[in-house]
Amino acid sequence: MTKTLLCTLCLALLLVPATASAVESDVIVTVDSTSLRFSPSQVTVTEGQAVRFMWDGQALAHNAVADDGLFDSGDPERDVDYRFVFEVGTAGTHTFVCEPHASVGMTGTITVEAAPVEEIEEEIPVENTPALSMLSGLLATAFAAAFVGRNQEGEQPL
Ligand SMILES: [Cu+2]
Repeated sequence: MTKTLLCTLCLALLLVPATASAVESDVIVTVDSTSLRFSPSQVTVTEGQAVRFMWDGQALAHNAVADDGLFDSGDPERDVDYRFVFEVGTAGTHTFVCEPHASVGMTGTITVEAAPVEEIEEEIPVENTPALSMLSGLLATAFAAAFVGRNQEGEQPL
């Protein structure tokens, strides 16, 4: 049980950087070694992000067609590179199938999350700058005071 959890974690750690570096933020869906399953079969993206259905040299010809008609990679092929961008407004759950193999369970689900609302970006630098300059101002004052204090002490004749 623990082993399964650890493996899932390892996989997640391995997969996240791999997908991120593939082509910007594209999520890759391919066909697994059984030739009858999408891999991964469940993905989550954010509006604006793309899913790339990619496989080559497959023994069987596959396609990826959304049940709601949102996307369609075309006729089943052994080599496919089909990219679909989930534009704003496509948020929701989209199930898809490989038409020739849907009956044997070659299906998948893409969950599209709504794009985050643009946050207040202007306030961050405005608040940070005075705080930083105040801090460096205080530091400069403290150094100056220490320096002057030491000099005055040094000048005192004894
Ligand atoms: Cu298939």
